[in-house]
Amino acid sequence: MITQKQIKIFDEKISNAESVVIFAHKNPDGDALCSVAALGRLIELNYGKEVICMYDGNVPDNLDGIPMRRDMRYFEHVDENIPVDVAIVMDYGIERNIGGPQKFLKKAKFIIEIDHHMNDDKVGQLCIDDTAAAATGEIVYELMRKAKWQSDEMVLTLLMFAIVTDTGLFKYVTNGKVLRIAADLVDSGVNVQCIINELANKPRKTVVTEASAAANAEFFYHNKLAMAVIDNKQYKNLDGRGETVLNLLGQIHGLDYIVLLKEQKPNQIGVSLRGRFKAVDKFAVALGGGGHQFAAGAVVNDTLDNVKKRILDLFKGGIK
Ligand SMILES: [Mn+2]
Repeated sequence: MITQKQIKIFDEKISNAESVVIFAHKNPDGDALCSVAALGRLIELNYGKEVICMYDGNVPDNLDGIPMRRDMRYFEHVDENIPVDVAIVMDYGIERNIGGPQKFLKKAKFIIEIDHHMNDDKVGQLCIDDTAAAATGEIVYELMRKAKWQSDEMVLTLLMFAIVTDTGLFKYVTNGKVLRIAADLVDSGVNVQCIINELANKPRKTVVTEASAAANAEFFYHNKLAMAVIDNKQYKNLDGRGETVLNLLGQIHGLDYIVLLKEQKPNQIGVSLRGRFKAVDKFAVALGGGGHQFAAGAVVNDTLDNVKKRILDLFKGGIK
């Protein structure tokens, strides 16, 4: 629930700011990137201010066509000496997920956070957080409506991109609110089919790499757990999180858990966890990461073999 008091503080801080920067977590997904772009556009439309929207890491190719993509700047291309009156950090989870733009956070006179991840160690002085929200884009939508901001086609499209990606095409919806928001966006002219087609738009090498990782998956614990691996050599072909691997394996009858290990560098393993009907967030937390009930992840600094063993041990206790 966003309060009038929060809106008032947001309004005062942005109205009085000469420079505003916005960013989300490193290696942004659709929710992170589109929430940043949507809020940037909303501030431009409603406060007449240009804001600097930035990111760290890689943007998946299938997000290249989002509105305002060209206005998103790689953080190292932003002069680090600029003054920062307000920094807005979105969809970040925990502070170390922010990456390079952290230096702008450190020098900000005021920090606003807008997030839907669990986090006991918040960075914001104004926290517009809602762990019940299916996407950070959902919180931006609520803020926009409650503050009675004007929007445009770009904003509405960006919010739908955010919602569609973070709900896995509406699969991870746990309450009706996000669907009512999506319904309003559709009634306002947003084309869901265009958005979903745009997201299914990857380089061939990516799809081939994902398909082969799924084909070579191993199965454990009476076929309750599938584990797929993308080694460092194949990792450069991957674009985004390897969602196709998880989706393909997630169709297998009788499976409870899907694990994807990505060797980003030797001794740096990205772990994606999905539960078909069983929660995986506690396993992600045990690995030093986090996320949502049925979709979570972590980055573990260890060898591929060690991480594999650790995960099999962790899940052993959870599989009956
Ligand atoms: Mn998100």
